Amino acid sequence: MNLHLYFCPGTCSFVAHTALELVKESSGQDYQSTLINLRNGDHLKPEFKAINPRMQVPALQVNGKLLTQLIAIIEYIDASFPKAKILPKDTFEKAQALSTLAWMNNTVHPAFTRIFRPERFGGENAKEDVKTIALENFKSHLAEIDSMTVSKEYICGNTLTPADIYAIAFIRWAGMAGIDPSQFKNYQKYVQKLVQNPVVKRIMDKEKINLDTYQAH
Ligand SMILES: N[C@@H](CCC(=O)N[C@@H](CS)C(=O)NCC(=O)O)C(=O)O
Repeated sequence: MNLHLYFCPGTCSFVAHTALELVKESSGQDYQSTLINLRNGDHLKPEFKAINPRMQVPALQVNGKLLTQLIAIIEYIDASFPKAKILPKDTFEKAQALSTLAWMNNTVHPAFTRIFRPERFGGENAKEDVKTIALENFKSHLAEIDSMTVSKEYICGNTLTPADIYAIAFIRWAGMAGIDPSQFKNYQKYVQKLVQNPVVKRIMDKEKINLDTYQAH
């Protein structure tokens, strides 16, 4: 099978990237990866638009066919490579893991998008308001994730799932947005443990990212 991931370091594609690395580790199935630099606008160039007309990462090509949307990508990888144990096997636990992942993808992530790109959600006069409200929303989501990291080995129970990897991305984004991660004590401690995982570490090294993103604004 030919798998080709288009990713941008530290973005939500980090979750798909880590899942593919877990597949490689468990079954030897390799994948290609191409860095699309969102800061440089690589995603808006015709070459990438021809690959993913929505001009977003992650984009996964499976034998040349396009699959977008992180949740669909994760579900596909999990079903195709069960040995990688991307999602729990128990039907209800799997549904819960997908539920948490969906909440992250459709609620937490868009809150950050409004902080980072407020101009997409309001004109010149509304931009600051959009950002201020989104910051409060994002912080409340981080507090909820903080509570998910107490007294359990992983967010979804006793196995690592894509929700844990997304949680790493969010706390990095928080730091970039000027949110001091040390106010989320359990969460901060939790991600420090997660990044010791050799596969997570390998992808963080490959993407050249770390947890040290906080800059007071
Ligand atoms: N719901 C989408 C979200 C994808 C998304 O927002 N990707 C961001 C990076 S985290 C992106 O490509 N942004 C570029 C843009 O929207 O201009 C998914 O799950 O794939």
